[in-house]
Amino acid sequence: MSLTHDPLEKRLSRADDRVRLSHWLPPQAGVIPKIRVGERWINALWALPLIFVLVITGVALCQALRQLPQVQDFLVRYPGIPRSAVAVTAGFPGWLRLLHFLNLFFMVFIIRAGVQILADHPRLYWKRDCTPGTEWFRFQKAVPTDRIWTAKDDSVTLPGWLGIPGIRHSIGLARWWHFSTTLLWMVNGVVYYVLLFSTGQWLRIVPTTWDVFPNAVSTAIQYLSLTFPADESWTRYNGLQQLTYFGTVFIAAPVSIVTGLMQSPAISNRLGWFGRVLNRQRARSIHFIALWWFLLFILAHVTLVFITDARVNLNMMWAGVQDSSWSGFAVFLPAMLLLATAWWWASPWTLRHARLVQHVGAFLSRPFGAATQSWDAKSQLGENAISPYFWPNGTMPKSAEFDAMVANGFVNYRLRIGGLVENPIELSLADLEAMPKQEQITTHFCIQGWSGVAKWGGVPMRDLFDLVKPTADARYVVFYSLADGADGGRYYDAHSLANMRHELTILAYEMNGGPVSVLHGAPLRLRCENELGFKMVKWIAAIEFVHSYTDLGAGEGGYNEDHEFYGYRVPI
Ligand SMILES: Nc1nc2c(c(=O)[nH]1)N[C@H]1C(S)=C(S)[C@@H](COP(=O)(O)O)O[C@H]1N2
Ligand SMILES: [Mo]
Repeated sequence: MSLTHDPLEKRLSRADDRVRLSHWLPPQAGVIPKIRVGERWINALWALPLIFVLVITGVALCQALRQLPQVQDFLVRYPGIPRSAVAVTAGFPGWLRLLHFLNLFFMVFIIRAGVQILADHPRLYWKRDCTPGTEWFRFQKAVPTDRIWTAKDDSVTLPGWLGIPGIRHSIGLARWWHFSTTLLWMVNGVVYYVLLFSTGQWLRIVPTTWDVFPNAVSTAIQYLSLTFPADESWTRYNGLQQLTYFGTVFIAAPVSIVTGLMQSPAISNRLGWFGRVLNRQRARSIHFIALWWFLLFILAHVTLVFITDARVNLNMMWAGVQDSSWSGFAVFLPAMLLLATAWWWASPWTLRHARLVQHVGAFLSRPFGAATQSWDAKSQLGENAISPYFWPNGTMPKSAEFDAMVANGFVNYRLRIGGLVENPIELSLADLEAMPKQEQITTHFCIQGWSGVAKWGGVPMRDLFDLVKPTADARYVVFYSLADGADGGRYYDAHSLANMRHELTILAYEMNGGPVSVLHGAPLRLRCENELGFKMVKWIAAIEFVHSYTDLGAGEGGYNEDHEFYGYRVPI
């Protein structure tokens, strides 16, 4: 289709298909993680000596306890294995061993990519508004108050062996890793659940009698006093094993999935009271605590595997035999080699093949995207929910033309609307203000992890549809900005027609009752409440209705999609 685009189309830039570090945000180190207790920030590394002291004291205490006749009686009454733990004579069948390995394999990448996502906004809060100083955890300095400090300025670099891909503000790529491996992990988990319950293996990890608790206390005393309980792992688990495995499989895993999904604007805004109670920051904080459950579980699990007869344990879970041969090691070592190779390869490969990671990730994440796109997000909040602080983000307009517009109060600003429409028009700010105004109090979800609530006022997009009358060919609405993006070339983004007709899609010229500030997008910025923040173009210059966006910029549907490998529409 030959069509003359808006003049700003010439200002869009192509983008590299790989990450060029010279075009990327320069590295910035974070600080050692800190936890806030009241007004004080405590270095999280204190946890290490604390855990050491706790373990040493625990060992001494449990050894002393075992001298007491009452405790000895208790250990005889509750030797460790709950009454309900029926022996599973099949041992560890092949499917279980394979799923165990796949679970470990996917978890490694889920965790690494998850930490990378966290590093894009290295602070955790309980309240939805993300006001600096109210976070309870951070690995970044306090927010500077003497200059504009955007959420992008706040992101920190990770070592490439830890995060995927490690470099600063690589959340676009990290999300593909996180979502794709999570999907595979969830499929693995569903297969595991089904086989668990259809083969009787569930009897290992689901306690059905209350004596699991005293038996768990008993086994904890035995492990801690370093006189280990009799091990019957081939057929059944003791109380402590049952409780920790049950907690990991049936509590920590579902909690991680739910708190992951609740960070999505489309899902959170759709779920009404649930989205308000489990707001994005609570979900993000609990998601992080669940991570720590998994990390501590892995640490304790692996330690116990290796100190309670490694050879026998590895034989059971890696070779499916109950003997003291070396067959377990023969499977375990190549499996670890495979994992180590993938670990080593993931970050450098991702930087080299960023576009491929984006496309494969988008393909694998389709189930999430499809689920969220049809969600009609209508959640609005009350005045009292408005955030005292709203993080600014993005690359500010830097042109004499824009400065002149600001200086004269945008009187000569004109919004162009054209493309596949019957009536192309140009509107001044006064024209827009003369149209019916819609106000809405909504939550902003930045892809980086922060959120904020504001009252927005402006013109509903559907009213502009009535004015310009899109043709039958129009499928997307492209917003061009007055500002360039971080890597040069004009900032733009494309939206589906349906989403632009949504009742909560407006062109906002007001924020919290006053004119929207330059920092937040004056004279006009988009609000589209079931999308992530980056899709809401600020400083809008022109709107164009198109049939396809593949001939614009690098063809991915927007500036961040082109340059930072974000998803065109994955509002999770
Ligand atoms: N023109 C332009 N619009 C933009 C951006 C940008 O860099 N340039 N950043 C986006 C991102 S990532 C977010 S989170 C929101 C931030 O809006 P705020 O500054 O009002 O918080 O604007 C979006 N719109
Ligand atoms: Mo953002």
